[in-house]
Amino acid sequence: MKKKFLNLGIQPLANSFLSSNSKKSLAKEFFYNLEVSFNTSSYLVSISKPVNPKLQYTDKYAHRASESITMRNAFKKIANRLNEKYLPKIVMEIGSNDGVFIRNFPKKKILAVEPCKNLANITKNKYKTFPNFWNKKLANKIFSKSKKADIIFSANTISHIPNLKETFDAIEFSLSENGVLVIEDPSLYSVIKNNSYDQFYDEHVYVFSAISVANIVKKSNLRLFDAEEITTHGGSMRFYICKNSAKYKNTKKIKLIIKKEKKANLHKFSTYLEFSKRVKKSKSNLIKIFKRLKNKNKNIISYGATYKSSTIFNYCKIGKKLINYITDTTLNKQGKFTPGQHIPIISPAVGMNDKVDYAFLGAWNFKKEILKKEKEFIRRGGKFITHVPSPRIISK
Ligand code: DWN
Repeated sequence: MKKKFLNLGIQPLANSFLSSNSKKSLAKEFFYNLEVSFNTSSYLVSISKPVNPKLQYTDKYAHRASESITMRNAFKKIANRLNEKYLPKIVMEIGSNDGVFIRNFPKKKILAVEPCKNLANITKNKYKTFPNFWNKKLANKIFSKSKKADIIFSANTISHIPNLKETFDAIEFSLSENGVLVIEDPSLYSVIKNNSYDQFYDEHVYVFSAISVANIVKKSNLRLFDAEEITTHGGSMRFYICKNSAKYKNTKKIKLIIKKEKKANLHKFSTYLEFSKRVKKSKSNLIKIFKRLKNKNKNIISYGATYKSSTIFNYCKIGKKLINYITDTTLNKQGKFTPGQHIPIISPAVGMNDKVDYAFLGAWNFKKEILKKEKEFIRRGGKFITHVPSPRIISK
C-alpha cells in the first residue's frame, strides 16, 4: 500500500526552462502536484502520480552531465574500474546524456540509449545510439540469444522511469549469463540524513534505498549482490545487480548497507512523517534567511540552475523579488528563465560580479568544486547560502 507523507505543492517540470517570459509562453507552462509516498510492502519511496515521460524527455532536454569536473572524473573512474574488473565485450548505457560515461570506452564496445533526441544527436556520430525510451520493445530490437550485454550501466536514469517492472524485465533479457547491471542514483539514506528534499522533482520518480532495490529487482529474476555508497549528487548509491543464477555471491558490504538502512528505519513509515516535518521547518527557515538579507538590501543570486532548485524555489515561493538571477555554465540554459518562478539565468562570467553579496547554492552537491572555483568571490566577502542539511550562511 502507498502512503503519502510529503506534499511539495504545485510544481512545474524541472526541465521546462523558458525561452521567453512573455504572457503567451507563461500560459503554456505545465504544472502538477508533487506528492511523495512510501510503499509499505516494497519500502519504495516514489512520487505519488508520475508525469508522462513523453512530456519530460523531449528534444529540449537541458541538463548536460559533463558540465562538472567532479562528474567527468567520477564517470572516468567507474568506467575504468568496470572495464578492468569485468572485461566486457558489450557495454550498454541507459540514459547516456551527452556521452560523459561512454567516452571512456572504444566505439566498438558501446551501445547507448538516450530518449532525448538533442542529447542522442551529440553521441550518435561516434557511438551506436538509440534515440528511444528503454523498454522491452527496444531490448528485443537490440539483443538476441546470441547477443547480450556484459555490462549495463545507468546513472541517474532508472530512478526516472515509472515502470520499473518492464525496465528490469528488459534488462534481465539483455544481460549475458554473468553480465552485471550497475546503477547509480541519489540515495534515500542521504536524502533523509541531509534533509535534501530537493531530490524530489518530477523526474525523480523514485529515490532508492538498497532495501527497496533488492525487493524490486527480485520480481524480474534479478539479484542485488553488491552496493557502494558514493559521494556524487550529494550522496548516491551504486548498485550491482545480476541474474539470479549468475556466479556472484552477495557481498558483506550489501548486507552491511541494508543493516545500516534498517537501523535508520528506512523501512518504517514513521521515519518519513518525521522527515516531512523537518522539510516544513527547513522551508520556513530558508525563507527567513532570504527575507532578512533582502531587508538589508543585499544582492542575492543563485549558483547553478539545477532541477533540484526548481523544487525549492517553487515550494518556498522564492522568486525574482528575492533572487536577482541564477548563474549556470550550461550554454543552453543561459538566456532562459527558470520553471515556475521565471528567474533569469545568465553565465557565471557575467553574473559572479562585485555587486553579488550572497549566492544560494542551487548546485550544493558540487559545493567543494564551487568553493574552490569561487575563491575570489569569498575573498572579497561574498557568502554562500545553503539549505543542506539545514538553512544557513556559509562564510568559508
Ligand atoms: O538526475 C538528474 C541529475 C543527475 O541531473 C537530472 N534529472 C537532472 C539533473 O539535475 P540537477 O540539475 O539537479 O543536477 P546537477 O548536476 O546538480 O546540476 C548542476 C548544474 O549547475 C548544472 O546546470 C551545471 C551547473 N554548474 C555551474 O553552473 N557551475 C555546476 C558547477 C559544478 C559549476 O561550477
